[in-house]
Amino acid sequence: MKESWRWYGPLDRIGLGEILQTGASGIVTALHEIPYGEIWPRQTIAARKAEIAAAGMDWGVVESLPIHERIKRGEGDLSALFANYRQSMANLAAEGITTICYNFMPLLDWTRTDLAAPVATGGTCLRFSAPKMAALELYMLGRDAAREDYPCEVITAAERWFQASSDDDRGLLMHSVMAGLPGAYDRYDADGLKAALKLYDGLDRSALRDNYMRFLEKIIPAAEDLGMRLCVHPDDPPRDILGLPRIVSDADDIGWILGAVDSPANGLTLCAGSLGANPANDVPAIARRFASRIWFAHLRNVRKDADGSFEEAAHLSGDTDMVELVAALLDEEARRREAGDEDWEIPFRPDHGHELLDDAGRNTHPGYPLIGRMRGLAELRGVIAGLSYGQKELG
Ligand code: DNO
Repeated sequence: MKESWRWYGPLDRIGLGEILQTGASGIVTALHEIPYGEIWPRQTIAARKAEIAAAGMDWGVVESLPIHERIKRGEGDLSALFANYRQSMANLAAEGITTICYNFMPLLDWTRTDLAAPVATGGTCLRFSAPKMAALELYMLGRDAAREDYPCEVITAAERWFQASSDDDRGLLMHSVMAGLPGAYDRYDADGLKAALKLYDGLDRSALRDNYMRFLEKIIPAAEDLGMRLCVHPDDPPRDILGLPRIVSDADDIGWILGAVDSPANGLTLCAGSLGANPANDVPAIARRFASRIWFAHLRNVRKDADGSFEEAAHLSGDTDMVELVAALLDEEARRREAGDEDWEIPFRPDHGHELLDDAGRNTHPGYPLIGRMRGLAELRGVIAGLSYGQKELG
């Protein structure tokens, strides 16, 4: 498995020289400065690639080549947006970059209510509190329909939280929910978010699936021609949010997507943490079932509460059996090698990490501190080395 690291580009407070010291050899990045829907110029891709190569690593995976919200909403004439997406892919392929991660979550990307929840042993983690999210929906956005989306005890806890909260608490909650949007895109306040949500009125699950299908039909054949592999990132959290449907949340959804256009170019990012936040998802089983279409893995863990809340655990703690999951991915690599596939290696990155030790105060992207992720990478490296030794012994 190829050890990789997400780098947010030149504005990332963690430099390439520091990343090299973690032992990672692959970089996962994007041209975050380019607005959604515009073409990624070949020269800019080449320059970023050269910068990474000069630091001793290679740009292995694009995360993300974002899909414009109009495509998700199926709004108006989309031919220029599809053409731009294909052109960006062609420019990436011309520079030898062929693995692209993207998501199909409407409006928001990953969503948390707390960016610095305390960890018992020190440091902080990202947390999703169902009561706080319900409070935001019901009382800050006035979305009454949200009552149907949460159990009664969560609604009661939401009301209690809201009544006790100060303006600062509410501001911090909104800021935390917005933090998942990468790059230089819009962040919303309550009114802005309400207005943005209006654009999605009437977009239900089946309409979103239709729009996704259209995207796949317009893009996957071009990806095939270019020898590229797209890999969809699961929803985080894997459930509808703010009344917006989410359609990449469990094994059935993934089965539908991969079957919708049955091509290796239409693949999956196995994000253990996103999928792991739904108690119904058995992440190692999902990895085994869709193994042949996994082109990229995000390895992290979550600990779930009964009310639908969850927080990010250390990489080998939490509810997902990380050893079993890594074993599934190593078995898939072995299968590819035996089948003579030269491109057998699955790139993975330690996804998110606790803020630990000197991470505090560095103000890196939420969830993406240096030491916390390095700890995760080191632990995963140990699991991979141990299991690989076992494979050799048995083989
Ligand atoms: C969160 C990330 C996601 C991911 C996108 C892919 O930490 O894993 O934001 O990059 O959903 O498009």
